Amino acid sequence: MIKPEQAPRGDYSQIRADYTVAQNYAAYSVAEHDLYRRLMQRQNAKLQGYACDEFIENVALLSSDGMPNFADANRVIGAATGWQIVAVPGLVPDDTFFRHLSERRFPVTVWLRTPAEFDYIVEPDIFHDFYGHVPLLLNPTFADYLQEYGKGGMKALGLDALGYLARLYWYTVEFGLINTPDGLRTYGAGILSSGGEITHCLDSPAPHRLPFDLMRVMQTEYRIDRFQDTYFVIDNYDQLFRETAQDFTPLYPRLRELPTLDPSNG
Ligand code: HBI
Ligand code: FE
Repeated sequence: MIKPEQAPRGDYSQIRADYTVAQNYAAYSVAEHDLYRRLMQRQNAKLQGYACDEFIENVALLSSDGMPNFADANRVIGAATGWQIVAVPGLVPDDTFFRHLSERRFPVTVWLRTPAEFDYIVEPDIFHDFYGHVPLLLNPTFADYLQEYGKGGMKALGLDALGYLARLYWYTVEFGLINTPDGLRTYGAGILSSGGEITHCLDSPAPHRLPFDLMRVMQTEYRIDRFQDTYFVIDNYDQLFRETAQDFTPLYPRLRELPTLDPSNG
């Protein structure tokens, strides 16, 4: 989700070459199962009128009594779109992250925040990764978009253009809004896993809500430490897939010539 300044939290001593680990489901404590359950209940109560329908339908298909078991979830995800989730200790290197996505594997952090972090956490934990990201992996078009994003990420690394693609991820996968027949909704994992931003992103008059524009998104900086000042709104997931299926190589030299935009200026 984000890039902390400090060393990442999590136990990296048992990683495989692709940074995956075993989930070790039996090791979660009663207190962790209970905390996850409370995070889930708090969030489930806020979805109506804020989360997109795909999220609401799919989060129910993945719901568990306490911490999610990745092996169980993978049967559901695999049957829906052929994606799988893989357990990781936390943030993984960019090239590793993109390779997983490009091969339809989504890295999910194995550890859970502490009770003191109920409302806010900087680094992605299992609640953000699983509750926020995994439901949309069951949507075929979004699932294809995320794979294309992974392929684009691998290419961008070779072109020294990671920053542009990170903005695209931020303003879609993490903080995206979508127009629906019932009104504006969110599909972004950073919003859907946040107790405060889920209502703020639609109810507050403060933020800018701009129609999705690929170049503008990649020109716009973002803040990781507070609610977003700008959200970008898509009309459907086909739009995301179509816009990202193109080769970004010619876009990067143009972006380097264009101004960087401040998200607080609409
Ligand atoms: N690792 N586990 C994990 N989750 C992420 O979201 C993630 C990452 N590593 C890098 C990364 N994201 C960024 O490269 C992208 O957000 C652009
Ligand atoms: Fe995330």
